[in-house]
Amino acid sequence: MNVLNQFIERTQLIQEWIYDAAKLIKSSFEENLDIQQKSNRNDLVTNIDKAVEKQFIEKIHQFFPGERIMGEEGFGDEFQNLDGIVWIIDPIDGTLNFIKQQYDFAIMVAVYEDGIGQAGFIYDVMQDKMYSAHKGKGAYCNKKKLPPVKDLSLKEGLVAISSALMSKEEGLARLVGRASSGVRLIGSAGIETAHVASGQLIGYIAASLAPWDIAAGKIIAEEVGLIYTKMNGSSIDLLQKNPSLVATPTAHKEIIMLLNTKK
Ligand code: 2AM
Ligand code: CA
Ligand code: CA
Ligand code: CA
Repeated sequence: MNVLNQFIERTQLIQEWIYDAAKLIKSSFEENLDIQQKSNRNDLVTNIDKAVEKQFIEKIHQFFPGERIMGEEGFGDEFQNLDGIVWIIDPIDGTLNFIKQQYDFAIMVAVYEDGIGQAGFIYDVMQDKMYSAHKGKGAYCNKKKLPPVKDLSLKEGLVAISSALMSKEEGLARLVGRASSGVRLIGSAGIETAHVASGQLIGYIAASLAPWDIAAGKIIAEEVGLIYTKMNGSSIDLLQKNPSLVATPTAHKEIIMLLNTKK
């Protein structure tokens, strides 16, 4: 099979798997969830997060044996480096929303090769919006190509701030909020990043995002001209948690100045 066919096959498979996962998630709405606490009372995992992750891993093993998988719920591999092809999976992004609202949660899948993002998918399940991007080939929402973002400044747009940052670093969050047109909170790093990529927001900042919160969104964001870094401006490390900032080039500079002069 040639490279182009392989590329199309991989993309089609990933999207099919995501739609299958969405069905599984929606079919759980009528059932009682098995909910467990992770690091704190707002950090939860359900039997559905686990089932979706296991389903992805089974399919990747079947179709792409030998490729390594990093999954939030721990059913994948352990990582000391990002050599070779690495799948990065967040089975439900916005688990708290899934549990409490049955709304505003996403399925996220990314494929990296030697640490470089090749393909990213964020599926907003309840809005039926598949945000996707392939390195160098632009980003899409469903079949529609997303235009390059307008390089708006902080005062010209809305910003999303993670609730962890709002509560832990209230001063910093307020500073950024005040300098913008306003603050919007959703509670799904994936959906918030997708909204920055589609131009609804000019930036998103979060206190501490894991690799699976970042991986797909970073590829999509960079394809439309956004800058995705740690909050101090240095590169994202996909083997660790990162204080994260994704924004238009101008807003990115402004937010870094604000965050780093306050301290
Ligand atoms: P999750 O739902 O997949 O855990 C909530 O503001 C956003 O932050 C969600 O995208 C959530 O992803 C992510 N997040 C990262 N670390 C978290 C944590 N320790 N507790 C809750 N949400 C976390
Ligand atoms: Ca989680
Ligand atoms: Ca997540
Ligand atoms: Ca998750």
